[in-house]
Parts: sequence; C-alpha cells; structure tokens
Amino acid sequence: MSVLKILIFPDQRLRTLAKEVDVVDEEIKILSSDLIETMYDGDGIGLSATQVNVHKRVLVVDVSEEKNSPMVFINPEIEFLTKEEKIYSEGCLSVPGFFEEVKRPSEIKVKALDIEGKEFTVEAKDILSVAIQHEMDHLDGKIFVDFLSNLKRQRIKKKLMKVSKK
Ligand code: QAP
Ligand code: CO
Repeated sequence: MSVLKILIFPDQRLRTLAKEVDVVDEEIKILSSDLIETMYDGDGIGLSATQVNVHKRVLVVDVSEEKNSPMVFINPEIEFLTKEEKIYSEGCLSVPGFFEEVKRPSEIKVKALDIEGKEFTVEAKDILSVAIQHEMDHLDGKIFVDFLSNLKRQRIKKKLMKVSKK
C-alpha cells in the first residue's frame, strides 16, 4: 500500500470528469486501499480518486471516531436526497488549511459497488452524508470552494498558489 500525492487547488486536474469503472479488478482494489491509506495519512474523513490524479469513479470515507471503518464507493449514484438542507463546515485535503460553511441536502440514499464489485445502498445523514456528497462532487470536477463567494474563493486560491510556489 502507498500514500499517494494529493493535488492541491487550483490545480486544473481537479476539474477532470472521472470515468465509470467497468470492472472491479485488482487495480481498483489497490487504488481503493491506497486512497484509504492516503486519507488516514492526511487525517481526512474522505478522499476521491480525482484528488490523487486518477480519474475513475472511486471514493473512500471514514467518519468513525477510531478511524477503523473505511467505506469504498465505486460508481456511486444518488438515489434520493432530501429537500431539507443543512450547513456544515467543510474542509478538503486538496484545500489544506481552509474550512468554510457549505449548505447541502441533509440526507441522501446512495447506490454504489463495493470492493467485491457487489452493489449496495446506504442511507446517510449528518457528517457521512456531507462527506459522500463532497467526494462525489470531486468525481465531477467540483470542489467545495465552488459554493463560496468569488471573494472567498479568490483569497483561498491566492494563498494556496503562494504556498505551493515555495
Ligand atoms: C470532506 O475532507 C469533508 O484543511 C473530507 O489541514 C470535510 O477530510 C466533508 C483536512 C469536512 C465534511 C466535513 C483538511 C485535514 C481534511 C485540512 C477532509 C487539513 C487537514 C479534510
Ligand atoms: Co475534498
């Protein structure tokens, strides 16, 4: 297993649309375990393949306290989301050092394939719901800063460009 390098906003490769996974093979299993290791290494609760420059529809989340319950979602699809919305303070391993409030549907039902290629569905609320929605956005090239004001996004962009030049 390996810790992979994470792309940092405003890297344009984060805007890539990820492709569906045809077969859950050994390569996808390795990718999934590398994503889990990379997420834990960065103290994250979620990570998408997009963020490590692999443009396949795979994401991982672990919202457990003990960080021992990783979940893998391959080709995730939203089956249902509530009209009710909730605000959470979100961060992102691709936007290090910044946390901002984002409003999203409060509960979702998601269908995906697991690491064995078997279909499963989960109903999520609270932080799990936020994490899955946030990571699914990455697969479509979307980042949580897209939901902020232009001023806030520009400030974050400028600061991260300075840091990555060093
Ligand atoms: C998405 O993000 C998320 O800036 C996952 O310095 C985050 O794991 C969904 C992280 C919050 C819902 C709520 C960010 C770690 C981790 C940082 C993450 C940082 C260290 C972000
Ligand atoms: Co993110």
